[in-house]
Amino acid sequence: GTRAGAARLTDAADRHYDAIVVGAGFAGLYALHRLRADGLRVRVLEAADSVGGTWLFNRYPGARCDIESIEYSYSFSPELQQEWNWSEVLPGQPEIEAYLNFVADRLDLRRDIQFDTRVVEMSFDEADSTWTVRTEAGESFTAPFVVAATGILSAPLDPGIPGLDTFGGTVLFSSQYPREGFDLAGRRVAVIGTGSTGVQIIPVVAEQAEHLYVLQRSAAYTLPSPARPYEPGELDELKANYDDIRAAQLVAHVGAARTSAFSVFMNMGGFPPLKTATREEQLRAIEENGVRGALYWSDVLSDPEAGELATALYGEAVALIVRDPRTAAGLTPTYPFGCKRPIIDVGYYETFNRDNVTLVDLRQGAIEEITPTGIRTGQGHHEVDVILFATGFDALTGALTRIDVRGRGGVVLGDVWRDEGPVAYLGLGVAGFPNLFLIQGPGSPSAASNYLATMEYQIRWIADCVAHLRGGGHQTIETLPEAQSEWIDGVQALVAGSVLLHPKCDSWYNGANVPGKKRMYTTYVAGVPEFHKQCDQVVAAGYSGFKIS
Ligand code: N01
Repeated sequence: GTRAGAARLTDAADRHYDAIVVGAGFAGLYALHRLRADGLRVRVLEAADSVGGTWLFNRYPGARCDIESIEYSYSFSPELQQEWNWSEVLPGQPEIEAYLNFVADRLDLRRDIQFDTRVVEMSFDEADSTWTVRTEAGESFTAPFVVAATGILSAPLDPGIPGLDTFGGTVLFSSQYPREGFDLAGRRVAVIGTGSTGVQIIPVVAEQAEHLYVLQRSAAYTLPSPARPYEPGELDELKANYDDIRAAQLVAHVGAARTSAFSVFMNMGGFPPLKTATREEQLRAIEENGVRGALYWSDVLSDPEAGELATALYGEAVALIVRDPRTAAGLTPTYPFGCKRPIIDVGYYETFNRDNVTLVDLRQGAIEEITPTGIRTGQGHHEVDVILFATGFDALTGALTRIDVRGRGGVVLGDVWRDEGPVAYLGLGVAGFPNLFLIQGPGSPSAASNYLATMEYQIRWIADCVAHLRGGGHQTIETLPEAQSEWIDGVQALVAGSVLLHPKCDSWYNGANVPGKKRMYTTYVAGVPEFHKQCDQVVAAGYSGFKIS
């Protein structure tokens, strides 16, 4: 389904809407559907030429979700649930993109989406409580409400390596992978980055490229993925129990009750304390369970000394798979397990036993520059034809700080987040920015949850709030600064003293992956049911923490 979206408008009078939604990914599509159902005139502005957002852009080889398809999908419509057939337990990117196109057609969403339209500026006019949204092409739209469905992992990080523009070969980004793919056969390829993305790309690229250099700055902890096709009849059975599956999601801590990276991670603790285990018990654990055997001890996350033992044992488990001892040592992490998002992989460590794969452990000599023919590191020059960046994102805030968002008094959102760090109330609103709704903003469960479950809840919350304002003849809703600080302090208190704040742990969760970004952990980890409770209580108390006028 690639039917065209809404036509461009010429008449200024037609450019006023009840709500503007920025982005046509999972969140933007549901926001449009839900607000439209409430009778609002909605316009969605989308930079890409199609729906899908993050799941459209990240079409790199091997891209796959780490939450089960039947839970990583919309729950709001029994019809959609029954009509769509997932082929795999953990859906690949092409299947998710196809699903979102199906949804867009089935719900007739495209007529209200304007594609190829990048928003560059949004400003709030205090006199008439209206947002003006401007696009790269110079169009402008107005509406009292804006929903920023701009994604939390959608602003790719510029790796900032000198000499990139002198490179004579091909440069690819996992987050902007060519739609038609790219033939890597017969080419020498460098992959930079070994996060969730790199770990997925590397085994696939290794099978295609003549030679693969993996340039690794931090070694990953990665556990074998439970990815597999559904058995015949299995999906039908699940669909027959969909209500139960969705109900279980709502009470599950992370908003997903079935197979996911979280379950792989949460199944930890099945073994006794590592600190009291004998050497024989430790070795048996990794021989029988692979890398999991190094981690699934009850004290690994809570006791830093046990964490260090686990890291060493993990290295031994990797060395049982990877034949070259130097490569195995290079693949062993130097930071504690648990402080970054769990990664799951298909054949990652085995890939390093291939003759055409070389690990370049940047801890032994960093990248110095890119040359016309390759990459120079402290360890020498690597001649390559293709450089593929899997270097991550300016997460949570990057998509909105790249837009010139101006609230009350012309205050710029990017300045607020630069000075105060990523702050928001309930992940939904920012003080000084009336009638601007974030989805999965700072302080929400976002990536510590099934992203879709949290997103759907937030969109319902926002739609109900807008209906409340319109029904009551109100103009604005605005986060109170005290409520925002209190919420963010609470979010941070939840992780105080935990491995998530370990000084060796730089990641997008705490902003440390972006030079100059304030280091702050603002993902809500008290769980999805508790988050819903808190947000429901705010509504029950007449939108406490917000000012309505
Ligand atoms: O990004 P990342 P990602 N020179 O930031 C390295 C979701 N996701 O795209 O760790 C050299 O995790 C960087 O090194 P270091 C998921 O939530 C989900 O992989 O900073 N290296 C790191 O190795 C995930 O957490 C799925 O030292 C550089 C890597 O690049 C999130 O997206 C799949 C560098 C970036 O890792 C982000 O994952 C994919 C430089 N200049 C993504 N700059 C699934 O559902 C960065 N690096 C399975």
